[in-house]
Amino acid sequence: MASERTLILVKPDGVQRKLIGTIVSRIENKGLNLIAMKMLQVTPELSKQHYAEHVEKTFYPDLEGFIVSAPVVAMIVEGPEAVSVMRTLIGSTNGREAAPGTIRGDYGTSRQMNMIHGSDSVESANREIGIYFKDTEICSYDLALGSWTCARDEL
Ligand code: D4T
Repeated sequence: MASERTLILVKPDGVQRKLIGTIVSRIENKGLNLIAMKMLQVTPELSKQHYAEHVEKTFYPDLEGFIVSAPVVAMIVEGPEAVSVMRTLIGSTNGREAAPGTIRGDYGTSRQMNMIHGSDSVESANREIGIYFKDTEICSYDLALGSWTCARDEL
């Protein structure tokens, strides 16, 4: 099992609704490691870079208006299969359809205002991490309790 990195954003609605702590807790409680974190204001240019695959879609102008409407919190989360583990923890795009127990399923009812972004593949994660973070902002470290969160052959 490979250790992976994934790019997570608490979106503007999550910041405005004071869900930053809740979302960080969900990630930490799951056992994944935060190795970088910052609050920033997404610009229209940054939005177009991040959502490059959606720029031509009809919903993109609304999506950009939303993502630049308040600060976001960007994080890099690391751990075994972190990309898919985080996608499962986050839940389906539309909060009305997301399963109870997932972050979107527990805290929202919107498709656009769905509180959190998580990369959808290792390739996307690498691209998105490069958009939001410099190498010098990433703090990889050994966890003192690391050997109590996963067996050696799972890391
Ligand atoms: P992100 O990328 O934000 O983690 O969301 P998903 O991976 O779950 O969903 P996505 O890429 O399909 O959509 C990106 C972003 O656009 C919003 N959206 C999506 C929207 O406002 N209207 C729409 O019709 C769709 C499909 C929600 C998430």
